[in-house]
Amino acid sequence: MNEESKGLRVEDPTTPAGGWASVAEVTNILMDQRTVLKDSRLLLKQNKPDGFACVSCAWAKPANPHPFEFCESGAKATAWETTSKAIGADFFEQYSVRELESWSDHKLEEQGRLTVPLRYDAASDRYREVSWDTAFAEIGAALRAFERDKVVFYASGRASLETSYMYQLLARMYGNNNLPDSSNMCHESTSVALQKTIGVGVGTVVLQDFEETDCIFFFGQNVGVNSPRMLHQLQEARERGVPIITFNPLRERGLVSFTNPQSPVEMLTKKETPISTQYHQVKPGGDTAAIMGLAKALLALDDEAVQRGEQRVLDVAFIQEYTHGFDKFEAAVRACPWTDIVRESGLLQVDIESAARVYAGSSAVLGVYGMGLTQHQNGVQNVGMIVNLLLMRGNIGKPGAGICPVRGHSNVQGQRTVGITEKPELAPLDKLKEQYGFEPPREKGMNTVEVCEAMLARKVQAFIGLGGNFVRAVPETVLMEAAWRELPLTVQVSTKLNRNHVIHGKQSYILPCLGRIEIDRQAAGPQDVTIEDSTSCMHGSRGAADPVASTLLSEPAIVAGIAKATLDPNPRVDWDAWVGNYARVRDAIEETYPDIFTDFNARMWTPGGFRKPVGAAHRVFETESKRAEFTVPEELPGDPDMDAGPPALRLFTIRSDGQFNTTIYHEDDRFRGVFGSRMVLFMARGDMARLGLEQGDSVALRTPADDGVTRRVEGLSVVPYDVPEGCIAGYYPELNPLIPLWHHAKESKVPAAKAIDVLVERSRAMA
Ligand SMILES: Nc1nc2c(c(=O)[nH]1)N[C@H]1C(S)=C(S)[C@@H](COP(=O)(O)OP(=O)(O)OC[C@H]3O[C@@H](n4cnc5c(=O)[nH]c(N)nc54)[C@H](O)[C@@H]3O)O[C@H]1N2
Ligand SMILES: Nc1nc2c(c(=O)[nH]1)N[C@H]1C(S)=C(S)[C@@H](COP(=O)(O)OP(=O)(O)OC[C@H]3O[C@@H](n4cnc5c(=O)[nH]c(N)nc54)[C@H](O)[C@@H]3O)O[C@H]1N2
Ligand SMILES: [Mo]
Repeated sequence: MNEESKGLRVEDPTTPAGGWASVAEVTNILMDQRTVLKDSRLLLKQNKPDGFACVSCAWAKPANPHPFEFCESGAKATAWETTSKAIGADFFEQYSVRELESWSDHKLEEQGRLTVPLRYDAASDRYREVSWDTAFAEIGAALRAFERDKVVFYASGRASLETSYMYQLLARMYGNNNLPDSSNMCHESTSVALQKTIGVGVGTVVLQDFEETDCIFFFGQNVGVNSPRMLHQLQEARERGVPIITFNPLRERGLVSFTNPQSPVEMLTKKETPISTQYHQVKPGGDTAAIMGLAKALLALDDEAVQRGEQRVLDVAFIQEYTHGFDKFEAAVRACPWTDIVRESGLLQVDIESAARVYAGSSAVLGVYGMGLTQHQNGVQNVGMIVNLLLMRGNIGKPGAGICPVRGHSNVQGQRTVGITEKPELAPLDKLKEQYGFEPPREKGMNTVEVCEAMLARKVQAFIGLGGNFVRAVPETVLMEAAWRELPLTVQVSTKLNRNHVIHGKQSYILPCLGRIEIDRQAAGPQDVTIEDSTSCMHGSRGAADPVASTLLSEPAIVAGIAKATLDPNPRVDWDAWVGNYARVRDAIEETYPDIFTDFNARMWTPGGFRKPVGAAHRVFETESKRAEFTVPEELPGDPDMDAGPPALRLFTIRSDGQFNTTIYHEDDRFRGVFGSRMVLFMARGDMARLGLEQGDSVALRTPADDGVTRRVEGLSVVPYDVPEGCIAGYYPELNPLIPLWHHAKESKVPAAKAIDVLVERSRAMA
């Protein structure tokens, strides 16, 4: 039996999201990270106009925050970053890297904060302390010797706008646009689809819209775990009688009901708010089909209204004035038979029709969604389908209505805004040229999947990681880890030890940085930074905790250190002045993006944030046709490149409430009633019976692709769960070895982590 599955305990997942269990969780993690005293004060500063922006999710931060404007997930993230557990040079003397390789993700990060810069020493197979100056000098010398297009500058989505701006400048002055980021694995499908359909790559919704909406459609996002502060908006909406219609293959606790841990009355009365009024357990990848069904039902209702001479169901005036391509879309919907819709969505026609009736009866509808839509081969099309649905009744660009992608990392949207992108057309290259007097590279850079492909082809010489855990987050784990070890140079700017450090390049450095919650003292005094939330609002963030070690550098200082050691001096870029005073970086950002960051330093503390211009929110559509575009789906199945068919089951990978991406806080998933192991498979009882499996049986999964690569994960325990037959769920990142690199969204190249055909086999460990 796999070591990780030994302690598995399964309970009936009946607790509502939030509630007393949530309070207990927060207390436990604070105690465990030995941060209890420091944190009870710290949490009060979380997401406050003069405090720090939470390092967990990107959900919007209100202008009038609750005294406790944080959630269970945010409190965990704070505790995890401000822990007093720390590791220095002595830790790395104690363990060889080979030993560390056998540690779990949890155990690696659990050691605490990294405190000193480290360089890998092959002779002793250990990381050894190195001075900052030496590290920068050696990295700079190596980078100067490499081919400019073979170096990758990856960013996870947490670094501030200031750091991100400096980082993209470093890459471009170095000579490439190889700026892949975590959104390449996440909401890139959104960025591509929304740019194409509504002329801007971000959502149109602000918090106020939740107060004015009269219906919410919720697709493939697990709010109770991944953006719990949004539960407050959903709960308030429910109290006003607003229907919430959910499409999700798995019945998620946080989408079923919620007890507000910050409401004493609710806590004492144990009152629960039911969240979803309809819950449609769509097949993974079945959302395009489901929305085709909604559109078909709407057209039928509209036909009836026309016949009876009643008010139209379609917003004909809006469609005429503001949109393009409706006729083609309508024809495609009419031609699409219900039998196909039902087969591909896994939903009944009557159920889709009942959702459509609620939609037709509402005057301001929000379309909210997450990874359940974007991480499919047809992820871009899925997002386009939500746009179609909203456009049919003019639900974009009016109060209470709009499209709301729920972003992941706390500044992932902001990184894009200040130039972290591999697509040269999305960066203001001419402006950078004028501002800094260099010739920015014009060739397209590599996104995440392309970086992986290039690594497998041994065409990458160096990988610089600004945060994140790339090798663990990407698909095709086995091949990628092998390729990673061949890289001439890897540099990781990190807060905690992770798999990306123990799987390393030939020459390798770990550069430990301050976290955003820590006080960042520079020449001009303590520094503030800024981030952008999921609703395009910019916020200031001020560190409040003493740094865990005096040896840490800030992220801007590390980026500047690498830049100075690597680039020829440029009189127009004074890296030291920027590091001394981040207000100067904000001035530079304002100069590059005058329309977005007008009066940046003055406005950064605006309560609720200041918003960047989002034309579509005012029905200004910056598409080629200057109208919002209806798009015709190319095909109904979500993942046609996965067509193994029975007996294969379709696996989708999910997050537990005990993790933030590859950071595993603990092995429990309270919401789903699973404790002590993440090596589990959630399976429908019907499939278990068919396969002759009992709860707790140990199985292996294998991906049946005939491309010569063996993809197999052993030692998974079966847990019966409310998922549709034919599909199973399991945890990311443990199941990433099963995802072929070629299985990604067509236009956005987001790895299709929500639909992987797999065969269930007997576990070798058990045989
Ligand atoms: N606590 C915590 N917060 C986080 C994170 C974390 O790991 N932990 N990660 C952050 C990041 S980077 C991101 S991107 C977000 C991720 O937040 P989410 O977007 O919620 O991502 P997931 O948890 O991967 O899965 C989303 C949901 O999609 C459902 N789903 C799976 N396949 C389908 C499908 O085909 N159709 C539909 N309709 N639903 C489907 C799953 O059952 C699950 O409920 O959260 C961010 N916030
Ligand atoms: N199968 C499957 N794969 C997926 C997904 C999925 O749903 N299923 N989701 C995808 C998604 S949405 C995403 S966003 C990616 C996530 O991919 P990444 O963003 O690359 O990974 P994280 O796990 O968020 O990175 C965690 C590490 O970041 C470092 N870190 C934390 N805070 C800071 C900081 O303030 N500064 C710096 N410099 N470093 C810091 C720590 O060292 C920590 O170990 O994974 C993707 N992979
Ligand atoms: Mo993400």
